[in-house]
Amino acid sequence: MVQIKDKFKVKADELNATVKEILKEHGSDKIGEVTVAQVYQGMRGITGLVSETSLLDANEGIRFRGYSIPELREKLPKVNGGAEPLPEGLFYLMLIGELPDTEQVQELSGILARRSHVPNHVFATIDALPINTHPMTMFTTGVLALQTESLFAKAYADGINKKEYWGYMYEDALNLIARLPRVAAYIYRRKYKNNYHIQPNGMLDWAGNFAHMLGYEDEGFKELMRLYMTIHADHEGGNVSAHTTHLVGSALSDAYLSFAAGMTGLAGPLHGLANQEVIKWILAMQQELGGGTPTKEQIAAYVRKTLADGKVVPGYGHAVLRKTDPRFTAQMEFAKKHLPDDALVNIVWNVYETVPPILQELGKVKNPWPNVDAHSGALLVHYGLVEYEFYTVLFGVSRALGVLASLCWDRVMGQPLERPKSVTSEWMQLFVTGKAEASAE
Ligand code: CMX
Repeated sequence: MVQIKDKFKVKADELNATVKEILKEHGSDKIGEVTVAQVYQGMRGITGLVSETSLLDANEGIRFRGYSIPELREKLPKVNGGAEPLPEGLFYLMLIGELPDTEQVQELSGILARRSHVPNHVFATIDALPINTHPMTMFTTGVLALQTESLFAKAYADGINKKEYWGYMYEDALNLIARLPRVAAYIYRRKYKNNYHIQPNGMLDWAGNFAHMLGYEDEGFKELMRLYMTIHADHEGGNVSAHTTHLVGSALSDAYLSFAAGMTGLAGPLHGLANQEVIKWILAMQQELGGGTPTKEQIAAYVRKTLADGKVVPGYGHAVLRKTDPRFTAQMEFAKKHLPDDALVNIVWNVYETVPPILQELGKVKNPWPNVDAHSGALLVHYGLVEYEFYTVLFGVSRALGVLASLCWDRVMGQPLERPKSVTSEWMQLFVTGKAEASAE
């Protein structure tokens, strides 16, 4: 069988030739214009990055190498008797650009299992943090402690030709993906399960083994983890975690440093942390109402109160999407199949019917529909994973698949240091009054 690494290099050589041609023939073609508002308001809509692994359509949602989430759920290989895709398969797809067959995914599962050893100093570093440290801080710290294992950093220190960078990045990416479930499970068991740790089971798939190490043997939970790890993996290149990983990687920081940086962005409440905020928000609503299942009228009143208090409704809205997130829909379908009568899931569905019209009334919210984070917590609670501060770590383990596949592409394509131009408001005042000129530097 052709090695995945060799296959990746063949694909990369093909694409590099195409990109060379594009740049030669069209390097000075314009792809859009930048407005003053975009410069001040988060660079929305500026095409400024290339990310091979996935592409987002505002109305349809994410496609990974051309495949939508429903297509991935149907076409990616599954465990024997399972119905949800194996996330290793998605990693293969993002890296190589072709759907893998079952044998190729099994091979990748085996490679990841063999590379999953985490050195003791990583656990000791996590142990040095106070137990009340947020799991995302522990996770980022654990990843940074793992950086001692970077093959790229060692090779760079020894002095390598830039043509060889990609190979070391590839090895680091695979090693890091292999090790993350162990680091994440360690944090969970340390913080919430009296430091009682569970050894990995090398016979299981990557997500199944993660569920096992977290302490959940229910096949339903393992299936949920396979779905969860698939749908959270990538959302094109401009979101905070992907962009940060790419940006830091552009300084030739290795995969560990770059990914840890991306995770500090995922830990923000407007990005990945929203998944814990959703459950916190629903529990606070229930507490305020004295427990039980809130009616739609009570949910509406609580939404209005949240807005009146100057807070966002977590799990709703998106910087790019303009319709219900297909990642939300995939989780809703999973719930309808496996846990249609779950009380918390039914609250999530009632919130879905209540929130969008209220956000629409505000007149300023560009997308009133739910994003991925609106649903995920309720599914986890159903299977017993109630410790919501841990939820963003699950998101982070999954996000590694996309951002690390992208880092491999960055290095194999020789992407340069990222360095956009910034200006001051003083300069902007001169510019808008015709006293300064836009500069390309
Ligand atoms: N609740 C209340 N107000 C909201 C809102 C929400 N869910 N979503 C947007 N708005 C507000 C914005 O805060 C902004 O208000 P101001 O003009 O007063 O500052 C206004 O509507 C316009 O915002 P927008 O252009 O529609 O949205 P942005 O691109 O600026 O922000 C996002 C996108 C996700 C940060 C925002 O929708 C939000 O805060 N949502 C809640 C948090 C959340 O669920 N984040 C997770 C996103 C998915 C992920 O990355 O995991």
